[in-house]
Amino acid sequence: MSTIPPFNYDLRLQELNQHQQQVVKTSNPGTWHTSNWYCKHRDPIITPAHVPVTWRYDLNRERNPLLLEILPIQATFNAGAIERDGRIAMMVRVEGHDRKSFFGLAWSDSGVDGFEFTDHAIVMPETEDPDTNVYDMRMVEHADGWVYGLFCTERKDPNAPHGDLSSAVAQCGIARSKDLVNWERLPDLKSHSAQQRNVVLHPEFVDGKYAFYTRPQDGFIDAGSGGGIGWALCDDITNPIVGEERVMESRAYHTIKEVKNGQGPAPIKSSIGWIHLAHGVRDTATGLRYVLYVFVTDLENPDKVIYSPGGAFIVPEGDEQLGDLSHIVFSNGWVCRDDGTVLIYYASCDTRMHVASTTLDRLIAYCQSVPTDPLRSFACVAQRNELIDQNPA
Ligand code: M1P
Repeated sequence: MSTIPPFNYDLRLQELNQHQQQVVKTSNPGTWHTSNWYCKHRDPIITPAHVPVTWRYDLNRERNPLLLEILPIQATFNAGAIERDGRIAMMVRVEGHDRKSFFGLAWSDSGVDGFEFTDHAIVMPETEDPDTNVYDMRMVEHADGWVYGLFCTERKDPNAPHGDLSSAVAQCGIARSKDLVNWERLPDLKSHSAQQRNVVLHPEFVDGKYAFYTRPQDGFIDAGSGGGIGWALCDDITNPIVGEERVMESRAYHTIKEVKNGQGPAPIKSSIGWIHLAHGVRDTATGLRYVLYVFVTDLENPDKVIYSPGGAFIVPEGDEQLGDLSHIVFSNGWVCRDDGTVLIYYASCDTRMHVASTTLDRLIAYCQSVPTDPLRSFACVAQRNELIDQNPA
């Protein structure tokens, strides 16, 4: 007797649609984190199961009578985010089983659940030099009236030795839109650095120029001589050439950002300065570990760091620690709503999206009260004993 259960096309299709709708419609309560810095919400907010059935299955009964999934989704992660007309739009990095990423636009009213993709995947026009892979869009509503999407464009390294099919070149792709669906592609950013990733547009003009947070790097993976998050200006975003790139937020020995770091989303403007979310990477016995951290820069000089809370702000915990990769949290989207709620979107392990929510006041208190990393064990002990001495016994 066969151990394979009977297959019923109609029933299976109904189950597929029901499951997709169930993950979209499930409410997603938050629980205060032990740190009291934010609430983490229970469920991942975007997973491959959120992707519409029509994106994955050929629903023509004659062509696909066995209802095989012909274009599966491997991961949904590293999403840019923006608020429009009171709704949250997320530009998700959707990765197929073929390892190619593309952008999918999903909307939610609450910002913590109910994310639904639009009908089609986003068509990102190519330049004359076609991208092999595009990902990690930072969406920024710029003072010039456009919404910009800056993303990584990756191509095979033309100088790779014969037979090397892994070496790649990462650069910053730039596109702009009014409706988040139709994008005008601009030329890629040109800088003196060999490669770039995690480039983010500052939302305001600085000295009348467009300002970029950059991440100069020698190779595709290694930051190499790239010292950290850079800062560069350009006159004309339709001809985006930057000259001097000054490292404004350095990586540092024996910290959470020892190997590399990178700007997350565009910073949030607050009463104490521009609040930045970034990722820091260190090397461990089990591989690279990505965490998120926060710093603040001066309102008039967005490249001048004025608060540097030590350590990590968000680390991978529980189920967040495993996915396609492991021990990674990465953010390229957050939103500060009019009521002061801050929705922090982050991906775990290059696999799925999560959200943590907090308030701008709490974020400011965090930035002002968490001390800077003293960089040496002896100084850390002094810092901790001072805290203990101040506290009631
Ligand atoms: O795999 C972790 C992340 O690695 C890269 O980020 P970075 O250049 O800072 O190391 C990116 O490929 C990112 O998409 C990915 O999540």
